[in-house]
Amino acid sequence: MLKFYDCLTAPSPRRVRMLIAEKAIKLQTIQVDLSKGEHLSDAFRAINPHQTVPVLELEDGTRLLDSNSISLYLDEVFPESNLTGTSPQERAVIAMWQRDMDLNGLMAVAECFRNSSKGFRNRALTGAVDYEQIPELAERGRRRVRTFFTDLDCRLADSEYLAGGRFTVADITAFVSVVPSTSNVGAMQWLRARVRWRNREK
Ligand SMILES: N[C@@H](CCC(=O)N[C@@H](CS)C(=O)NCC(=O)O)C(=O)O
Repeated sequence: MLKFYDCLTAPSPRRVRMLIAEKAIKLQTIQVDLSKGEHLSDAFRAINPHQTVPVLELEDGTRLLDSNSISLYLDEVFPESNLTGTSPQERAVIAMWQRDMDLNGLMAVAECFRNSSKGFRNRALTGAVDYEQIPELAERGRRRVRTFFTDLDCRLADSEYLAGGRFTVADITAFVSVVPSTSNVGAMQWLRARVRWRNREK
């Protein structure tokens, strides 16, 4: 059975959780409590040398260590409710939006949060090395997040979903970047949350 290493409070595994919920995939989930430092243990380092979640372990023991690669794999193996595109053009457009949401959404939020939150003192970056926080990066992150919200609002005013006419992995990445919560969320909940978020902005 597929094994999914998850953490209920973190945005990157949440991307995978949302995809799993959309596609109703059955797999084994193992919680890794980041707040207790379980990802920094020797046992978890043997699973993922980068010491991050999510991780997906396949039946032959291969481990996928990145949410994007996990999403591509699961979407291919469980094709029902496709989220990454079915034609060359659709796949390319979704990948473009996905990269945009990654770089300008999730990474901007992380830059701001990890460089300012007390809980991340000396943990400004993930991984084995402790990096100190840089207040200027927190400030730059804050500005980037504001730009991201403006750009996202603009796009969603023109288009029901980011990559066109249907819900995709790019919407999931946008969602985890703007909605800090821990539960599994499907498309309808994303829409409701989006409406709530847009109303708050007004
Ligand atoms: N490229 C990775 C990034 C994963 C990542 O940054 N995960 C965070 C949680 S959102 C983590 O494991 N953090 C561990 C830490 O803070 O040390 C992916 O998208 O899967």
